[in-house]
Amino acid sequence: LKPAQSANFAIVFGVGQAKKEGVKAIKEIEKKNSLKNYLLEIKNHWHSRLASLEAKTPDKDFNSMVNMWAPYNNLMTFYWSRTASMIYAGERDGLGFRDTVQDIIGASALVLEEAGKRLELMLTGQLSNGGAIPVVKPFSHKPGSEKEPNHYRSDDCLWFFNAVPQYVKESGNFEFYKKILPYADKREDTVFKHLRRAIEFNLMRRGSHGLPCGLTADWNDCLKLGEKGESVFVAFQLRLALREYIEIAGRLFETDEENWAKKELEKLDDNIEKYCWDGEWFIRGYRFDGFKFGSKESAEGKIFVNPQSWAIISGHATGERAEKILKAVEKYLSTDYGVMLCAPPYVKTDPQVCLARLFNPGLKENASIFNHVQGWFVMAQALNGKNDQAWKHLKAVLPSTYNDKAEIRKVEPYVVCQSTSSKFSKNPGTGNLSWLSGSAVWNYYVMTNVILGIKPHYDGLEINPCIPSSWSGFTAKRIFRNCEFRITVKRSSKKQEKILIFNEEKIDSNLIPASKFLKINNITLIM
Ligand code: IFM
Repeated sequence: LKPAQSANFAIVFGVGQAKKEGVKAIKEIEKKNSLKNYLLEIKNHWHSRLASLEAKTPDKDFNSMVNMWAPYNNLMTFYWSRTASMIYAGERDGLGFRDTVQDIIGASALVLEEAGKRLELMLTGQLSNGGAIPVVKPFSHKPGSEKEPNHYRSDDCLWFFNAVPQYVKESGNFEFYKKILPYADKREDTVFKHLRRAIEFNLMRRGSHGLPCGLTADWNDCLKLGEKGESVFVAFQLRLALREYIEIAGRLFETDEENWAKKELEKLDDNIEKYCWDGEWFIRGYRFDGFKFGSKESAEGKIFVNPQSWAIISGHATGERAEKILKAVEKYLSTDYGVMLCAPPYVKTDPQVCLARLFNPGLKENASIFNHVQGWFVMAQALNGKNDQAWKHLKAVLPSTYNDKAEIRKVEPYVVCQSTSSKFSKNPGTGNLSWLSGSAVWNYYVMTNVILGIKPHYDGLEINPCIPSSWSGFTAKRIFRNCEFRITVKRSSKKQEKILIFNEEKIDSNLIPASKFLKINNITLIM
């Protein structure tokens, strides 16, 4: 440039070959009237994807996360899955089953149609025996003729019980349960039957305590439970699955199915009660040789957070029992940077028993603050009515909390990471592996569905906030089933029952029925 001269130019990024796709893209851009318009189009494209919710709360960090960074992080994770990573290399040429199914939970509110397509793809990654092929390769996937894998993970298809209801509730399309989709290997069935097969898969693979077997892995890729070992985490997942199934069967008038699931749930509860309670908390699992993970008898990995959170999420632990396990987590696992996955770390245990031993103490599955699971603990606190605790634990892991602690955090303060090094490491507070992580979806889910409590329901929209006592309320705008909801939540100075006013009508529950939806709706909740 000459002195005082200015010029506009654009740098075009894209995927493809510069000479082919690159040249084509530049020609297309040149056709547009101006670069300014083109940029505006791109901005609108992104804004439209972030438009489903906008909240104004007294916490400005929360606002910037919930309105922009958290949904953006969810979209990146959803689009790229874990196929592109700056950290991982090797066989990452497909969609890892469990994480991809979980991604759909966050994507449903943001890009409903795309979430539905991905969900269908993943349902066709389920085999006719109810298990899953571990990696679905979207470009070469051939439902109906995929081979059975030589090993299974025990949790894979149970994530459908979080993702499918969330998608159906967001879309309002209950008929989805009747949609016929092929299995990966052979045959086809309705989505409802796919769910039945998922439950059967775990029921048919139970160990000597009547609990679901751990198989190759059970969410935690490092616990070597073995084919015959049993997973307490999966037992709670299965409990939640049965509960969801009971509800769906009831709505489909499938009474025999409903009764079958109720009986299975009772039997499972008995086994959980008999074999999983350790006096102060739930154990993590039984290895095939009887060794207990997460028990007061274990020298390392005495307590794990997941079975405690899921005991509450699945509805098994309530009242005093729930209080007790929440207290145990607070006492043994809670830190300023979040809740540790387990403690104490593995330093002596044979890696054949727990592979996490290969990580330094306080890292990843070896007693770090594994961010994927933080949302579950926040949910457990909220379900037990502990709003302030739920908020404390969410704040501890919100990336924005680290805006002014860059020298400790060392990763972007607007994006979640897989784990945060814990007090057992040399760098407590440091984030590891940012962007593409299962943490993104649960982090967003608890902010929107739990703390703000704006929750899709089969029959409408539920408003059930779980805000901290320091908030006087909040306002939000939510686009749901093509209608707009302008929500005001106010805390009353008087101790009173909640009052919900919907379009000037007092509603006697937290649920606003879909039959009453207008194009634009006003909701006021006084609590
Ligand atoms: O659950 C897994 C996930 O699928 C991949 N990253 C590690 C998690 C815990 O082991």
